[in-house]
Amino acid sequence: MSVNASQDIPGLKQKKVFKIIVLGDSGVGKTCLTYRFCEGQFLNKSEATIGVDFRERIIKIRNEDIKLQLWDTAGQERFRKSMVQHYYRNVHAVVIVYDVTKPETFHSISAWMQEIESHGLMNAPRVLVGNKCDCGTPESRLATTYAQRLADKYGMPLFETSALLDSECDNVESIFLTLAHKLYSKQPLRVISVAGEVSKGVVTLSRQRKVGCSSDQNSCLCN
Ligand SMILES: Nc1nc2c(ncn2[C@@H]2O[C@H](COP(=O)(O)OP(=O)(O)OP(=O)(O)O)[C@@H](O)[C@H]2O)c(=O)[nH]1
Ligand SMILES: [Mg+2]
Repeated sequence: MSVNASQDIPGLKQKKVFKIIVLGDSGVGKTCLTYRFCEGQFLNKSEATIGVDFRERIIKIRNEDIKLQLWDTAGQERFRKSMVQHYYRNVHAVVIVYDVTKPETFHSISAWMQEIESHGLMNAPRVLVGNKCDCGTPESRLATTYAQRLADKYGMPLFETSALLDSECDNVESIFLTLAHKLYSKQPLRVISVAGEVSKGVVTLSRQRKVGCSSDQNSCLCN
């Protein structure tokens, strides 16, 4: 697994790049979640993704700059075709998204898992994300215990969140930062910094920029 961004230039520290692919049925909010993470706000006019969109953000782990590349794939079969298959190359981690108000998107997860498996990614870090928690009523939303059971079956953490609500932005951060930490901790524990010091085996995290989390929005954009 290659995670280095730059060429082997003596004296130049290479930046690690983690490539994360985002999967799930059409309309579950993949584009809005990746946009929220990379741009710090809700994308008001989201259109169906054609093929794959690409977003990135630099984060810091243990004072080291890490580039997170998010590959936001199309959920609609007619926009996936053979194009998306190509983007599975060199993927380090996977996010599978469903819509908590649309059980059919949850029931598709096993098909997404098969797709991941067919690309040899069953051992890559994965997370399951239930999006649009701002929609519907607690009764109409898919029960957390039900989702948790499936997440446990596949051995992946479950996040429930909303790309829409500013108050949920920490949760959206957690999705991608959890994966980044998992990937980072797979690196050798003794890391030599630019200054030549050997850092300790503890991963700490600091945010690159503050995301606005001040007010809640209550508008529901569900169809
Ligand atoms: N209420 C609410 N609406 C959301 C949320 N996230 C996305 N949406 C809306 O859901 C619709 C689909 O969002 P997208 O992010 O484009 O969905 P997608 O999964 O990227 O869809 P494809 O590109 O077709 O695969 C849009 O109308 C968004 O505004 C959310 O957290 N809450
Ligand atoms: Mg999209």
